[in-house]
Amino acid sequence: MKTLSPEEEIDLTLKNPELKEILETDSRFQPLFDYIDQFKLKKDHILISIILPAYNEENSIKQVLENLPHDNSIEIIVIDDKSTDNSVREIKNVNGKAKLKLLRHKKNRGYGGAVITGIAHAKGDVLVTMDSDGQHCPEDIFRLVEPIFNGEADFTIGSRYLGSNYYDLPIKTRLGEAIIEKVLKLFFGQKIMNNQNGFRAFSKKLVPIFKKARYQGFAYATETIILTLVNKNKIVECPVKVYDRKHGSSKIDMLELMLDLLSCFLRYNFGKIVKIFAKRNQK
Ligand SMILES: Nc1nc2c(ncn2[C@@H]2O[C@H](COP(=O)(O)OP(=O)(O)OP(=O)(O)O)[C@@H](O)[C@H]2O)c(=O)[nH]1
Ligand SMILES: [Mg+2]
Repeated sequence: MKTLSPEEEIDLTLKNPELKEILETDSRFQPLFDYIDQFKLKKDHILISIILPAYNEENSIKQVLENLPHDNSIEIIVIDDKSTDNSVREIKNVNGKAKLKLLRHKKNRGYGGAVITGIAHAKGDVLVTMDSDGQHCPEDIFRLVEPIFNGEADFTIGSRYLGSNYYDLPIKTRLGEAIIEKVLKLFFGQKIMNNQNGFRAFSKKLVPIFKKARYQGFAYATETIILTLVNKNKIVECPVKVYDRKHGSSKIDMLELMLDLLSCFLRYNFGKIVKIFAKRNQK
């Protein structure tokens, strides 16, 4: 898929003298910093890129960004997908810490489109995606990236079923998730329960594969699972916490998502479906 050049790329890394103090006092991420240090080959080596697609998250985005692990080996890329609220102002007001970049789309391209833009700009060995609405817990990043750094997985997906759930899940979302789970198991051989969770991590070797994704909306989350399995890479679900949204509302258009998913499953299963019909006709 073609990546449109973002309208604007703004480096929000502040040369703030207080920065060092903020970094040093944030002990929540010390286990993560200590762990990734062993993989650092040179001073400016980026080990992790955290990608956050954002659309109309003015009430949460600043806090979410300030709460992330800020370190010189970790870059944070937030993609504003042509928000119509004050998200961009809020992002620009973030207290400067380590590497933080804002990319702005010229027009709204959807969840997948924003992640693809983020991926195209990421320099890390391991890429993490998470939501901008505060539903994910930044301390869980360690759980997601560790299996990738140690070679146990190529792609990890956060699971509230293995971790903890404080999220009052709408029934239609649960239903959609259950249907996708069955279809993935049937056609691609792996059971992934929390398959729509946007809190994930993957090795940079998957970047060329994910860039080929065709669905720019929320179906991108399922398409990347399919692309990973079709290309014989390993997916592992990891326990994470998922919270309820405190502000704003869900951007998911269920009908649009279901139609996209149907077309996505047909696209990747076309060969198998044709074979099934061919066999039936032979009988
Ligand atoms: N770039 C981009 N991001 C989007 C778009 N719609 C939603 N997002 C972001 O994608 C993430 C997930 O979207 P949500 O609407 O929170 O989906 P959800 O978490 O399944 O639904 P809720 O539980 O109701 O919040 C959030 O960070 C949104 O800001 C969009 O059109 N473009
Ligand atoms: Mg959400």
